[in-house]
Amino acid sequence: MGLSKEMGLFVGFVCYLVLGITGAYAAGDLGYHTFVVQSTPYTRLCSTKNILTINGQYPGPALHVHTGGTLIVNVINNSTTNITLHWHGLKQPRNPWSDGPEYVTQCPIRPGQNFSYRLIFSDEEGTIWWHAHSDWSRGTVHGPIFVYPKNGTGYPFPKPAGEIPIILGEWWKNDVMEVMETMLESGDEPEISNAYTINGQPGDLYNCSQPGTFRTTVEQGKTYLVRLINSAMNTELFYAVANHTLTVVGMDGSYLKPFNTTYVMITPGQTMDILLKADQPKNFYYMAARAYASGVGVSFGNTTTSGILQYKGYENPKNSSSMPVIPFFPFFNDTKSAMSFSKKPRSLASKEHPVSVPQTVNDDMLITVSVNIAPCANSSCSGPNGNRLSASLNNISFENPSIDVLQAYYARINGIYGIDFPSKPSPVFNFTGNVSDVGNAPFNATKVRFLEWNSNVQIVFQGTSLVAAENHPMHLHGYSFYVVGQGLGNYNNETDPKTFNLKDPPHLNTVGLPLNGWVAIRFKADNPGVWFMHCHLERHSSWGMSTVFITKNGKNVGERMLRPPANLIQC
Ligand SMILES: *[C@@H]1O[C@H](CO)[C@@H](O)[C@H](O)[C@H]1NC(C)=O
Ligand SMILES: *[C@@H]1O[C@H](CO)[C@@H](O)[C@H](O)[C@H]1NC(C)=O
Ligand SMILES: *[C@@H]1O[C@H](CO)[C@@H](O)[C@H](O)[C@H]1NC(C)=O
Ligand SMILES: *[C@@H]1O[C@H](CO)[C@@H](O)[C@H](O)[C@H]1NC(C)=O
Ligand SMILES: *[C@@H]1O[C@H](CO)[C@@H](O)[C@H](O)[C@H]1NC(C)=O
Ligand SMILES: *[C@@H]1O[C@H](CO)[C@@H](O)[C@H](O)[C@H]1NC(C)=O
Ligand SMILES: *[C@@H]1O[C@H](CO)[C@@H](O)[C@H](O)[C@H]1NC(C)=O
Ligand SMILES: *[C@@H]1O[C@H](CO)[C@@H](O)[C@H](O)[C@H]1NC(C)=O
Ligand SMILES: *[C@@H]1O[C@H](CO)[C@@H](O)[C@H](O)[C@H]1NC(C)=O
Ligand SMILES: *[C@@H]1O[C@H](CO)[C@@H](O)[C@H](O)[C@H]1NC(C)=O
Ligand SMILES: *[C@@H]1O[C@H](CO)[C@@H](O)[C@H](O)[C@H]1NC(C)=O
Ligand SMILES: CC(=O)N[C@H]1CO[C@H](CO)[C@@H](O)[C@@H]1O
Ligand SMILES: [Cu+2]
Repeated sequence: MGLSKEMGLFVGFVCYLVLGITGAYAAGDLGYHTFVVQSTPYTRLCSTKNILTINGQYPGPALHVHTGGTLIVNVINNSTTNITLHWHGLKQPRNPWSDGPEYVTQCPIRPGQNFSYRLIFSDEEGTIWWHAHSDWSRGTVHGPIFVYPKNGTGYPFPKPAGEIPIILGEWWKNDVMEVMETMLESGDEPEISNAYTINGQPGDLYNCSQPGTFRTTVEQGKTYLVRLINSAMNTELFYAVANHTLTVVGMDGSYLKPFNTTYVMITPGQTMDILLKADQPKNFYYMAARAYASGVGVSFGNTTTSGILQYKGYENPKNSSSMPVIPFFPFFNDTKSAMSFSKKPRSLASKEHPVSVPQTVNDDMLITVSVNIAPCANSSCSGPNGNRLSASLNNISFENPSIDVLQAYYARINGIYGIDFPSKPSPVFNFTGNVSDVGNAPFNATKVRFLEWNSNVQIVFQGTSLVAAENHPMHLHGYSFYVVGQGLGNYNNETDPKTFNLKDPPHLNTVGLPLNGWVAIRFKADNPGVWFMHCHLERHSSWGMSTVFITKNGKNVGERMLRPPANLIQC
């Protein structure tokens, strides 16, 4: 009874919003949105190609909402590609139906179809984002979500004079879906991107890009809120603004104790809220981003994207010799600097923004995160020694099922997934030792792991040195988790827990697993549903570095998954 009431409310809400669209809400404001997926010509680096966009925009439209609000986004697929959208960092309490990853929580929206996503906000505040979650379409299909404090409450810092959304991205001259297909066919690393981008623009340091360089104007003495998103496909990035100190105040839609830094390291999937005080002489300054490339021998784009911060009242001289300086960056493989940044964030943990870190654990997992080598299916792979590259979690390489896991779970359809994703690695070896290959390819399988409702879960991700050790941005859907500890080498389950921060750890949805190291996360499994977990480096995810958690229902109605929406898509 309670459940059908839910449905009624949902349908009623949509109708109300559809009818009210011209009255209550201005375009781009709270409420109801239509996203048309289409193919749109864009020119970058002097070459034009059609890219997938939402409403013709790249980066895509911004969503604005207050903490605790609800949005409806109707996605109409007017392209020739299957697509789904994911609301990254949105917990979607009890509502995996609108989470988005294809073949995990839904079947793709095929050309000509549409699907209404219901975005339920709970405690997120700050910046999160949305992106496509089917094949590599997120390369161009992504945009920011600004979550403002609830009406009647404010920021835990002085109200900024303005906002500067900065979306870092990656651009290929070739079609990004073809880059993926070529990678999978060849079994090798993907072609590296031709440029990094700031708000869709490579910037002054690339040939044939200068006219479009992103520029923003600031007033001397004022403080701005930079909403930083790393939407890049395969690259962790350092970001900095020349001559300016960055004050990081939030990450992944949760506030932090403010800290100052001259650069940040942001992994794909992460977002940051940063205060930028315009406290320098009236001039113009570069902001820029370049790779943090941790993998030894893994090729990457060794270029720098830039945008311009211009002070009001300053006219830049016409002669090109007066270009501003590029900010200082750690060296591309400076893991020490990357880690020293990653260890700084601590939750604000104030009365208004409390934390609830599980102090005890009743579901404990150790999950190895590996790139692997597997036999070539067609005997002509260009991966290592004629093999193909693969990737795994606890030696299982995730395979997409034919029907999405959520639908199979809800309708009790057998044979779609296995329920025995392991809680411990097998084989056990010196994970970060001098081993390049344990000699066995991972198993292809669709295996899920059940979580008891309301259990306190701890996962220690253990990086391995197989094939090519690298920093892996591990992302969990349906939750934010507390990052209680991290370190280099093999996790020691006796000594390392003594170093855990159980008081004010950062509350993230994506965490960079240190190169040849480990990271420990904790969360309470209070969100029933089917939730994807994967490396946010797109090539690793495509190779199978993923798994699925199914959080069981609780006993009471408010502890169970919502019923499926009426417009559910069938595979
Ligand atoms: C879909 O695309 C076609 C052209 O391919 C266009 O005529 C039509 O207006 C588009 N529909 C929407 C809803 O944008
Ligand atoms: C969306 O799909 C439904 C069928 O699920 C269809 O009835 C409706 O006309 C579609 N709406 C648009 C705007 O394409
Ligand atoms: C916020 O609250 C004020 C009064 O408290 C009200 O006038 C205003 O309409 C509210 N805004 C929203 C978006 O609810
Ligand atoms: C920015 O810093 C550099 C050195 O760090 C300095 O040479 C330059 O003069 C500064 N620019 C301005 C406009 O203050
Ligand atoms: C950050 O630096 C500014 C000066 O640039 C200083 O006023 C502020 O107190 C510092 N904040 C922190 C948290 O260290
Ligand atoms: C990347 O470029 C820097 C100079 O900006 C250079 O020092 C470094 O060797 C390059 N690294 C690679 C792997 O190409
Ligand atoms: C970083 O790369 C340089 C070559 O560009 C190499 O000499 C150095 O050993 C690398 N450092 C680490 C920590 O891998
Ligand atoms: C495992 O999956 C990969 C990628 O989907 C495929 O190429 C390969 O043939 C599969 N291997 C087996 C043994 O099924
Ligand atoms: C694991 O490998 C590392 C690096 O080669 C080495 O220092 C360490 O002693 C090894 N640990 C064990 C238990 O063999
Ligand atoms: C701790 O790790 C050791 C080996 O590293 C293992 O034998 C033991 O089972 C682990 N203990 C727990 C409680 O996981
Ligand atoms: C699109 O999705 C449908 C439904 O799951 C599937 O049958 C079809 O193979 C997909 N098309 C492509 C090109 O992936
Ligand atoms: C390519 C394709 O199937 N396009 C269709 C997308 O949906 C619209 C209706 O919203 C159709 O008119 C297009 O033909
Ligand atoms: Cu990875």
